[in-house]
Amino acid sequence: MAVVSYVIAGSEATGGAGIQADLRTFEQCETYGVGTITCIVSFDPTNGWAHRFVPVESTVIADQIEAATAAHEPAVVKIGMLGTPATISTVATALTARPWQHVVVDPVLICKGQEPGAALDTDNALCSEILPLATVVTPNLFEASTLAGMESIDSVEDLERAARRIADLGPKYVVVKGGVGLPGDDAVDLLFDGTTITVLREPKVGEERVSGAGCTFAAVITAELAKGAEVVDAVRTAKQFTHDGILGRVGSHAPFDAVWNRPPTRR
Ligand code: PXL
Repeated sequence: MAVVSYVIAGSEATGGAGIQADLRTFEQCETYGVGTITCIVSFDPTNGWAHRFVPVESTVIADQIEAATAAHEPAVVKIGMLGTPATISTVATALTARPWQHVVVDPVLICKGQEPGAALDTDNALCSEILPLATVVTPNLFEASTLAGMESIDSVEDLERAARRIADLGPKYVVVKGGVGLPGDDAVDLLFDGTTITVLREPKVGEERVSGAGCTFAAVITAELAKGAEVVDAVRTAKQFTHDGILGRVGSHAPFDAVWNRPPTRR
């Protein structure tokens, strides 16, 4: 049987982030990707690529989860963008209905073009209903400071402080991603497993954030866990793969490049 990687996330219509990036990554990790769509984000090219967002109806989300889990019985799931309190409740209910070996949550609080704080009820629902179900959570700097209730995160010591606070919300493993926003020459990620801190570094690639990096990172963790890896090894693989994908990024008419790990040349 194929190893199945499963994701519940939003569609990002330019293809750079969201479920498009997840399914590409699952394939590149040599697993069989299965996806459930929670919402559709279509940036508006005639209006400065502004954010357009349409949630999928709760019953349709529940139906998709029912079909995917009945067909494949996945052991590991990645949760990406959920977008509304109603969607969060639907997904939380579906997650609790069956056992999971790992629930990997990329806590997408806002996506590009949305105002920070515009969706406080969604942030609160994510904290109270999804984070307690997560075994692994992968916040970026903004998400980590929001979840940890910290004004700013400016150092590796701050990454650790944030990770410890977020672990108190439920997830056993917390990976805080410093990215290009943390001062210094390296993109630093910090993994806290409840006991041990592991710091991973790669040199920053430019100073601009690349679309799909967070999605790709959590998708690799998901695929590697589905293949049986330990969390620390899955995170190391994700760090390397995402770094390579940022180096290999693809441009478009959209105002941001997107991560791409080119497929190996076929003979
Ligand atoms: O990169 C975060 C993200 C995740 N999921 C969807 C998105 C975005 C950002 O645009 O649109 C669907």
